[in-house]
Amino acid sequence: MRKFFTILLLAVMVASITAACGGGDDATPTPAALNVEGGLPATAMEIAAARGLTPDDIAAALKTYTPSGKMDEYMLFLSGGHSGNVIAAGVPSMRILKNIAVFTPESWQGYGFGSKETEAVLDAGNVGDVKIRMGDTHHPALSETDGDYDGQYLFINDKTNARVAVIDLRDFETKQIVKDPLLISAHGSTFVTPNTEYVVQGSQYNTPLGWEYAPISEYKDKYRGTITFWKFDRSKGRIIPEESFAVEVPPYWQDLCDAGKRASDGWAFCNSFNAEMYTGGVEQGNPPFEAGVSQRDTDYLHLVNWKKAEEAINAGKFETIKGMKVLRIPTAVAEGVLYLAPEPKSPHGVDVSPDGKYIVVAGKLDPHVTVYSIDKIQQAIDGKQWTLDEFGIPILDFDAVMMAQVELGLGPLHTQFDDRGYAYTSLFLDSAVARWKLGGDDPNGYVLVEKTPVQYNIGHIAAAEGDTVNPDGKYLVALNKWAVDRFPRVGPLLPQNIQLLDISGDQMKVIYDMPMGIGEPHYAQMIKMDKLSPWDVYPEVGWDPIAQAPAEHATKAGEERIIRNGNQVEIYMTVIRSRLNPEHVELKKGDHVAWHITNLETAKDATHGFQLGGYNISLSIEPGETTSFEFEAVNDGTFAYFCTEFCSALHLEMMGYMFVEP
Ligand code: RUQ
Ligand code: CUA
Repeated sequence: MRKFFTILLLAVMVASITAACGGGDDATPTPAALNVEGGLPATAMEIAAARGLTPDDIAAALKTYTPSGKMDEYMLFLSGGHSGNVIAAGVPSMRILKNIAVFTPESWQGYGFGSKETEAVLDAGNVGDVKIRMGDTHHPALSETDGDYDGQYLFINDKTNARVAVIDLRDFETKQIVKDPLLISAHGSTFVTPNTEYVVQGSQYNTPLGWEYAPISEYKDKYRGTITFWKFDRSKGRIIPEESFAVEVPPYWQDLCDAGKRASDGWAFCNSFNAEMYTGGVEQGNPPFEAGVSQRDTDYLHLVNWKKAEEAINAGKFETIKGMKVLRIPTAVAEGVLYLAPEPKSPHGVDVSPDGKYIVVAGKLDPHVTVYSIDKIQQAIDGKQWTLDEFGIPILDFDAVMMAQVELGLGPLHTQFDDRGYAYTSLFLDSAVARWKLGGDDPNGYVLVEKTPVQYNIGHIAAAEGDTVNPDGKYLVALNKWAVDRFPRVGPLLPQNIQLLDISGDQMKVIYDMPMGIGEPHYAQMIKMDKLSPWDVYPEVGWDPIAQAPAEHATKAGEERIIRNGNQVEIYMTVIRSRLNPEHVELKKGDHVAWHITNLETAKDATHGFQLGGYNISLSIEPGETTSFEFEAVNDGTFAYFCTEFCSALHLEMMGYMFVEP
């Protein structure tokens, strides 16, 4: 019914625009001609004509416009790239709903500006004595049950420092950051196994394990990569480093990974792009990395049987390096954990089909995608159809494991899937999305169907639930790397252009352009909105959101107090519209202050902020939340603290004074 009305409305609008645009006797109406009383065109047709909208524009507008109060059908989680965050947006409206602070402090959310709980999350990601407060987020991964998004958790990696973070989707906040003790940086993360047993992470720019010093001349001997399996405990909502393990791999510069599912459950797949083991040195007259790592015709897809790896770890066949259990290469080979398969030179993305039977490797420097079959891989392993690489790892025979190659165009990078048997691959150099048919076990069934241009230089794509066992089709988001001329000028640093495509019909159509001015999204995942059930307020007043449990320093109304013990001062404060209690805090210079604030509100959206000028303190205290901060009263004087959310008519009165006596 609704569809009928949409079509009817479209037909009416298109007909009238055709008429208005010269189909009839009248000349095209100018905006001035349409400026009736009130100064603006009145009807939909007049607006479309005045704005010069084509029928395609109107269709796009109708598909994406989301009236006030109406909810989006999907939630899109985009990595923020080197802004170190994750961005949640609605689809199809493409409205940004939340910037989730992860690796980078963010004062609006009170993340990393004094709050002890969030500082502890960030500090867990420090490297040695260096406080790390930046990151480069690449690949968000929603938690899965039986290979389908379950809406409980979101994982995200930091490429620069080889870290993984856990975001709890009950409150869309970061709960944990873990630092890989073996790798200083890592790219191929995060990807989850079908029941979120593990979060998979592949390395990239290899170093000696634990990034110990070793000259580049010792590259082949000492430098190594890993495929790391971070154990996730769903009941605790935490990665458990002690139960995690790594599989050692050669210094081939691993790239993206994906976890097997259904037919390939138990496997993980990671690409690589420096089988040359080239070590660079352009300043010494060597060819640059870009030339050196692209000399050979093939690189290696890494095939890791994580179920067998888990058995070997449980049987104690590991070495502990820097606190991480490591399956060394010879053990991994002996246990049937690690294999390689040749792939055309310097590929990029690897993506497993919804049924888990096919593994799609995108060529990057090769115009094809190469499709491998898990059945063929198994047969090649059983039949020992391999040669060995110089580390003793079996390289499976390419012709034995390859199912098909499809020529798509220039720069294929990443692949997603829909519910109609199509695969979609981004073409970086063509600036296009290719739609192609998955042919199953018929090598001739793999065919390019169409290509749709995007602006410009597309990286990842994300289709609705497009990397699960049950893709939805409908929408696909193109994460483009350049915007060039798409938006008003904002100086030399431009936003990226995220484009929404309607993939439900016979022809893909771009229906929305979204400038992303707060980061450089790499990958995104799109989940059906009704799978998410976040809290409106915390379950009880006095809640610690990091522990997801009642807070130690929760303060009830009437129990506000300031306790002094020598120069140790403890403050128990409450906030509720429209007062902070206490309103006077008397300190002496040199005091050590521990300050706890509980938001007594139980009403949805009744968040209070708290900032203390001169002390770098910024908190966001959501309804029911208790948070704490500590500081040394090093600056004497008279200070104001106050609420930062415009929460009521008396918000400006929501303040207090802190006196620090010299
Ligand atoms: S990959 S450069 Cu996701 Cu295309 Cu990180
Ligand atoms: Cu609370 Cu303003």
